Amino acid sequence: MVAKTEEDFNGLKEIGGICGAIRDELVHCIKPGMTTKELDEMAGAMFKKAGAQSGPKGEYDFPGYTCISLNEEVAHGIPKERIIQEGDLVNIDVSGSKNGYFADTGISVVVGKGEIILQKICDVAKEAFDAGLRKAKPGSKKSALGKAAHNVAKRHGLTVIKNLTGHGIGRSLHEAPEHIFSYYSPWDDELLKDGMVIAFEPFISTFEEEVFQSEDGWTFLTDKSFVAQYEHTIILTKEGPIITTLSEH
Ligand code: M1C
Ligand code: CO
Ligand code: CO
Repeated sequence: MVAKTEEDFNGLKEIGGICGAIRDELVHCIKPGMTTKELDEMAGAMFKKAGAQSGPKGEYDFPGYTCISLNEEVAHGIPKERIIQEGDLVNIDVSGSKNGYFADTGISVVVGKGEIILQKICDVAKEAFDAGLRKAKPGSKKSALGKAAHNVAKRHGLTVIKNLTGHGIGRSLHEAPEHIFSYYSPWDDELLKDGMVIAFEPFISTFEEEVFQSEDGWTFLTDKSFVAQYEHTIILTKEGPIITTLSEH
């Protein structure tokens, strides 16, 4: 959507704050021995308390309030009785709606002490997001975000997942502009507009550049790589980007 009114900005910020708080609470509570379903149930309770709805459930009938992806699961992991262990790489992706406005945010974290490369890809995912964010201005090319993100990955000897992309958001979870790539796509000449609302979500990978779909019909997997994601919802304005899903503390 293109946010125009005070009501648009307030509505987007309200659901952004809710999704950001759920993401932070889940990250705070992750402990070895828990199941991904236990974490998801906490998210369900928080959505309810806030008078908000889960994006994956409401929009796609996804079997969970949030997407929780462990290790070889890169995205759209289904919360289940799988036990989280020390050293696991966990991605928490929280999206939701309230009063017709949507937000989407995600982060990958390492549980306790893990392999050094895992913390590195988490850090680089944030760095790649920040590099894209600096290009997120009305009048700039949409492709500038991916170009900046991929350059960060390459500088660290890493790459990006090319078949998972960011997206427009606001009045639904996924809307125009479609496909905000995490790499440079020269034929993408779309320009960003004042008030445009986007979710930018680079996936940083140690090796592979494509994920494949699991037999469960939801989860995206890798074979031999480690992958980390970092995502926020951003309102583009002439005065600078507004991240609706920032942490409140
Ligand atoms: C596949 C790109 C990755 N919040 C999720 C998303 C997409 N994630 O938009 O960040 C969508 C969740 C819907 C099941
Ligand atoms: Co997301
Ligand atoms: Co998204």
